[in-house]
Amino acid sequence: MNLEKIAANFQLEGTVDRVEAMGEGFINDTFIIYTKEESVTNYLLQRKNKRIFTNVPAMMENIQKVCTHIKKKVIAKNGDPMREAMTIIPSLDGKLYFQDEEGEYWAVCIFIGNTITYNSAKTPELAYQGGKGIGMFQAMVADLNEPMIDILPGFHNIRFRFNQWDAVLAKDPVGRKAKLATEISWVENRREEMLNFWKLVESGEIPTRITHNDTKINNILFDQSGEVLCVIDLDTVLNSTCLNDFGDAMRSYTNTGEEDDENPDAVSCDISIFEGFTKGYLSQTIGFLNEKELEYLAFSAKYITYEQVLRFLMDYIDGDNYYKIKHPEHNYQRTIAQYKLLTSMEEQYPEMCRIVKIIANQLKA
Ligand code: GN1
Ligand code: MG
Repeated sequence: MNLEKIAANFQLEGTVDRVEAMGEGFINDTFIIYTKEESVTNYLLQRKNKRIFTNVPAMMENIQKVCTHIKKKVIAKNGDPMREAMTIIPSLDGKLYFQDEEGEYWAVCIFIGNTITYNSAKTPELAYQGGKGIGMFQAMVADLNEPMIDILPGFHNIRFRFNQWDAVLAKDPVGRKAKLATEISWVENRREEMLNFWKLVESGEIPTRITHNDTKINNILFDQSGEVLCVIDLDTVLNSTCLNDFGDAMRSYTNTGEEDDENPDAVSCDISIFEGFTKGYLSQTIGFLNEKELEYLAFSAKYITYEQVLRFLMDYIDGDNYYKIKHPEHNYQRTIAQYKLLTSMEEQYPEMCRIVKIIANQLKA
C-alpha cells in the first residue's frame, strides 16, 4: 500500500514529505502525514477498520456534526477552533473519506501539534483535567439536537452484549470454553445486576445524550501547561448515556496497572484518581445531569469494566476476531487484568458512591 498515494487523494495544503505510522491502536491504523513546509500543518491519516465500523461514511458524518458544533462553541468562547476542535480534511471529491481500490476507507484530519498525551493518569490533578475534558465535551454537545447515526448498534448496551456472549458460548468455535468455567462464572454471576442498571437506560430514567464512548486518557490532548485542549478519536460518538463515558474513563484512569497487565497484582482501582476525575467531570456536567445519573455515576465504573471483562473474554472464546492481539493468550490476559480491576472497584464501591455524593452536593451548594 502506497501511503503517499492515498494522501494525494485529500485536500491537503503544502507538499507531502513523508508518511509515518503512529501508535498501535487496537482498531484503526494511524499515520502522520508530514508536510515539507514549516508553516503548513501536518495531518493525521487513518485507515478506518471497516470490519468494526461497517458504515464508515455514516461514522464520518457523525464526527463532522460533532466537530462543527464544537468549533462553534470554541469560537464563541474566543478559543482556537483549529486546536481545540478536530478538523476533518475532505477528499478531492469533497467526501469526508476516501475509498481506495481495495475498498479500504481512509480519513484525514489536522494533526494538532505541540500537545501532550498520557497513557495513564498518575495524579489526581491530571485525572481532574481529564474529567474536565470529558465533561466539557459532553457539555458542548449537550445542545446538539441532531441524532447521531447508530453506527455501532448496542455498543455499550449490556443486553446486546449478552446476546453476543450467549451466541459465542453456544458455538465455542475454538473449544476454549471448557477450561474457562471460573472466568465465565465471573460474567454470569453479575448478569442480573448489570441488566438491572441497563433497564434504567431503556426506560429513559437515565437519559440518552451525545457521548464519546472511548474516553481513555490517551484520547485527550493536553497543552504544554497541562490544560485540556481537545478530545480526539471521535469514531464512537453515539447517542448513549453519559455514564458510559464516565465509566470507561474510570476503567482506564484509575487502573494502577496496565489494561492487559501480566501481573494482576499490579492492577487495582486508585480511589484518589476516581475522586480527581469525578471533581473535574462534575464541575462541567452538574448543570445538566439528573438525579438518577448522579446516583449511578459510581456504578458506571463497575458497569464498563464488567463489560470489558465480558468483551475480552468473549473475543478469546470466539478465537480472537475483534481485538488485535500480540500473542495467543492476550485476550485472556486482558480479561484477568480487567477482572482484577472490577473486583477492586467492587471493594471500594461504597466509598466511590460517597465521593460522588459529596462532590455533587458541594457543586450544587
Ligand atoms: C477499543 O479505539 P480503541 O482501540 O481505543 C474499543 C473500545 C475498548 C478498547 C479497549 C470501537 O478502543 O471499546 O474499550 O479498545 N473500541 C471499539 O482498550 O470497539
Ligand atoms: Mg482510541
